[in-house]
Amino acid sequence: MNSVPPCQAFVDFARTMRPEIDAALDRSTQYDKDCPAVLREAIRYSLLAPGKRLRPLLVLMAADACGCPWRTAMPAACAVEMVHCYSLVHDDLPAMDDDRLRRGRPTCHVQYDEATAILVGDALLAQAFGTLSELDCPAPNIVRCCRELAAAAGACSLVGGQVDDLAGLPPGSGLEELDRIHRRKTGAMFRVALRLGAIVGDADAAAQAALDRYSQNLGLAFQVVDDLLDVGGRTETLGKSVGKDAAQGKITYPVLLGVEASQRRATALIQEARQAIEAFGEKAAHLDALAQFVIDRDR
Ligand code: GRG
Repeated sequence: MNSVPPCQAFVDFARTMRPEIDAALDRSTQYDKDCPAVLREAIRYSLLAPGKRLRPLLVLMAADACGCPWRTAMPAACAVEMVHCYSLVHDDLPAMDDDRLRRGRPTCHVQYDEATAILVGDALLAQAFGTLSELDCPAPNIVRCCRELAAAAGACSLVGGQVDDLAGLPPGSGLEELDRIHRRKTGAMFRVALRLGAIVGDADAAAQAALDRYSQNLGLAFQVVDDLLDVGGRTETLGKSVGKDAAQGKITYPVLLGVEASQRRATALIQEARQAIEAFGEKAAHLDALAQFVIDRDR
């Protein structure tokens, strides 16, 4: 018997929306002649590479769940993907994770050079805020979006989490300390994606709180699954190197909890995420299916 996987609604939504997101990213990286050709090429090489586009999809889904047309939320979706892409390009640098493969291609500094990769990240981070300013929303909402994205990308979130991750957990650290790193490093970008969608969609406080709870559980689950894929995934499917965490002696969820307990934790976090959005009913069907995708994914 052919059964439809629970994440199918997300897969279908992503199939329709990813070309729209990619077209918007493509339009936003044409640039005029003042942008050096090599920089334009390297930005587009990294940004338009075949990633999953989960964060921009989350922006569009959150806006949709709040009754806002996805087109209105597109600049916010692009801005979040730009920050995400900058963080990947910088994370791959020799001074950080020193990776040679990303999204199935040589990393930006391997394809170009280190200086270019640093500058690609710098340009994308700056452009994210310019793109947010293009939102067709009341000015106070645009200001809130800028503030939220700046906080999520900043010293107390993405960058702070990355600094602590690079330093490594001190001996005796446990789940609380590991969660604290990943709430900032991975979770903050998921959370801000949902928050921007909610702001653009003029969500009330209850809806925002529900989306926050959803995103916090989803973000951690995503990281637990990411760690599991580093143990049991395939480089060809993932488009990035596997086994790096163990090679670097990193403390990850499977190291701390074991593989089976990590799988159970990811499942529990996803259940909690799905419960958080029950009040939205059918309007959150795509968010619900995305949560299922995060746990089922092999890439
Ligand atoms: C350099 C400030 C700075 C931060 C880097 C993003 C990041 C922080 C590190 C990347 C390394 C990593 C494996 C992080 C954990 C989860 C994560 C962000 C994975 C990549 O996200 P996907 O799988 O990537 O959604 P795609 O390519 O599909 O967009």
